[in-house]
Amino acid sequence: MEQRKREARFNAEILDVVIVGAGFAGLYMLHKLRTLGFSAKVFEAAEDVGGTWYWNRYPGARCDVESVQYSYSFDPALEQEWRWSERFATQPEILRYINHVADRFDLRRDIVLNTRIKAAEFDEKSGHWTLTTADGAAIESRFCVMATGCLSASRLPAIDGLDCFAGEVLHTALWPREPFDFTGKRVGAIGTGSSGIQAIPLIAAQAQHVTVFQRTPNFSVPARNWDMTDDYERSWKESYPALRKRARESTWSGTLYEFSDKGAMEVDEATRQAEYERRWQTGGANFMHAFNDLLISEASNQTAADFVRGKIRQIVRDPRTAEALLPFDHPLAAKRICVDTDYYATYNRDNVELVDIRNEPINAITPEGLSAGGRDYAFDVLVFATGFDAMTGALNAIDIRGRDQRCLSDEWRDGPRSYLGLMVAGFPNLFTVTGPGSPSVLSNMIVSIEQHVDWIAECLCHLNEAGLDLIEAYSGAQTEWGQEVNAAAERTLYPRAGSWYMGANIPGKARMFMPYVGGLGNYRRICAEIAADGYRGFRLQ
Ligand code: FAD
Ligand code: N01
Repeated sequence: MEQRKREARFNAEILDVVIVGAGFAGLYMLHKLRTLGFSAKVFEAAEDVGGTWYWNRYPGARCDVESVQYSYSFDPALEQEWRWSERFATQPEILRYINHVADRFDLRRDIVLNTRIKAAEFDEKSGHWTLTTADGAAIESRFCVMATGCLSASRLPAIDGLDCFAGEVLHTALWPREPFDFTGKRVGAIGTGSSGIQAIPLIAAQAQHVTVFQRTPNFSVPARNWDMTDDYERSWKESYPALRKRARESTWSGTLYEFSDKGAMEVDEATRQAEYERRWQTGGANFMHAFNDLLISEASNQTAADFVRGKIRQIVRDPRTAEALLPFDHPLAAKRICVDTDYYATYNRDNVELVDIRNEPINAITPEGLSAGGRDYAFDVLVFATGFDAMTGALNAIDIRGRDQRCLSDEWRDGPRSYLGLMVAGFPNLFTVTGPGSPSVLSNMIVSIEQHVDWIAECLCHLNEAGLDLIEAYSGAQTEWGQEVNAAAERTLYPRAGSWYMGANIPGKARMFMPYVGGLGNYRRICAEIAADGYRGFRLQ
C-alpha cells in the first residue's frame, strides 16, 4: 500500500474522490483514501460528523450490537485506547467515539459540513463526476463514493393535518440537539419499531402521560445492558485481532454471538425452552441464535415466537394490553428484532396507554392532538418513531445521472439493482457503501462498512497501478447477482414480513428483499474472488 501511495497519479485539482456522508462509512473512506495518497473530500448535510449517531438523539438510543464489536477495527491503537462504558453504548457515547476518530485522524480538514448534495452527474467525455450542492456549488471528481447511509432518510407518514398541530412534533431520527424535557407533557407516540421501543420507556418515565399508537406489534427481546467490566473489556482487547477476523469471516452477520449448531426441532421441548430462557436472561440479539434454523424453518421460528409471546403475557399485567402487544403477523426477526430495556413492563405504568390502530388508523392530526378510531386525543407533543425510506431513500433523494443521463431513481423504480451492492450498471466510477444487494443492514454495519471501504480502496489502487480510469458493472453480472440475492432471501423467512427490508413501509415503493442474506463471510469471499479474478463482472478501461 505504501508503494501505491507513492504511485498515486491522480492530479490534485480535480478531486480523485468525492465522498457523500460523514457517518462511520464516509469517515473511514476518507481516512483510507488519504493514507493511500488520493485526494478526497467528504460532503455532509449535517452540522457535524456522526451520521446515524448525529441524527438519532432520542432518549434510549443505543446500539444493540455490543460496543466492543460495534466499533472500527482498522486501527489497533484506536481499538486499544478507546474505553466503552457499557455493554451497549448510548448514542452520546457512540457520537463521542466518532468525533474522537475524526480528531485523532485529523479528518475534519477534508470534511465540508452543512452541505447537502442534490445532484451528481457523470460526464462521458471526461469520465468525471460533477456533484452539485444545495447551494448550487459544483465539485468535480474522478470517482464518487456514496456513503449516504441505509437508515438516513427519515420519514413522516402522510397523515392529514400534520402542519396544524399546535404542540411540538418530534421525529426520532431528527431529534433536537438538546435533550427534550417531557416533564408534565401529554405525549402521543406513533411507531413501535426499534426506535419507538427504545424511546417509549424513557419518555414514559418523565412525561405526565404517554399514549402509544401501535399499528403492528413487534418482537422485542431484553437488552440486559450492564456497565462495562475490566475483565470483559480485557477479554476483547487481548484478543482483538483473532476476534475481529472471526467476525469478518462469520457465516452469518459479522457479530460474534453464541451460535448453535442445532435446529430447534432437534432438541426436546424442555431443552428448547431452557435454551430460550437462558438467552432471554442474558439478553440481546443472541436470543436469535439459540438454534441455527430460526430464520429458515417456520416450525422452528414458531417455537421462538411462542416463547416471546409467552413472556409478553407474563410481563404485561392488563390482559387486553398484553393481547394487543402480541405479534402474529410475521415470523420472529423477519422484521428486525428489537432489543429493549423495560419496553413491555412500561405498559404496567399508570401513565401509559396502548392504542391498537391496526384496524382503525390515525385519520388526522388535529391542532390539539390526533383522531384515530373515532376518538380524539389531546397532546402537547407528538413523537414519530416512524422509521426510514431504508437503503434507497438517501440515494434516490439525489438526482444521480449516469450514462445517457440515466437517472438512478428511475433505474430503481422496480426495486434497486446493483452488482454486489457496490456499483450499478450504467453508473461508472460511482460506488455505494453497504448498498442494496450487500449484507449491509443484516450485519454488524461497521464490519460491512470496513469491508466495502477496503474493497473500494483496493479497486482504486488497482485502476491506478494499471493506468486505468474507469470501472463499471456489466448489466449481465448485475442481473446474475440480483438473482443470487433473491434466491438467498427465498431460502429464508425474511420475505414473509412486510418489513422495510422489503420496501413495504413506504407506500408505492417496489417490494423486493434488498439486503443480501447469504452471509457476510461468504459475501466477503465472493467480493475478494471477483477482484482477484480481474474484477470479474466489471468493465475496466
Ligand atoms: P449514516 O450513519 O447514516 O451516515 C450517512 C450520512 O450521510 C448522514 O450523516 C447523512 O446526513 C449524510 N447524507 C445523506 N445524504 C446526503 C446528501 N445528499 N448530502 C450530504 N450528506 C448526506 N447498525 C448496527 O450494525 N448495529 C446497531 O446496533 C445499530 N444501531 C442503530 C440504531 C439506530 C437508532 C439507527 C437509526 C441505526 C442503527 N444501526 C445499527 C445502523 C446504522 O445506520 C449503521 O450502523 C451505521 O451507523 C451507518 O453508517 P453510515 O456511515 O453508513 O451511514
Ligand atoms: O423504524 P421502523 P425504526 N401510522 O420502520 C410505524 C435501526 N434501529 O426507526 O410496522 C402508524 O422499524 C410502523 O408500523 P408498521 C434498525 O435497523 C436500530 O423504529 O409499518 N404507525 C412501525 O411500528 C431498525 O429496524 C436500533 O405497521 C406507523 C414504526 O412506525 C431501523 O433502524 C434502534 C405509520 C416504524 O418502525 C428502523 O427502526 C433504532 C403510520 N402511518 C433503529 N407509519 C437499535 O436498537 C409507520 N408506522 C440497534
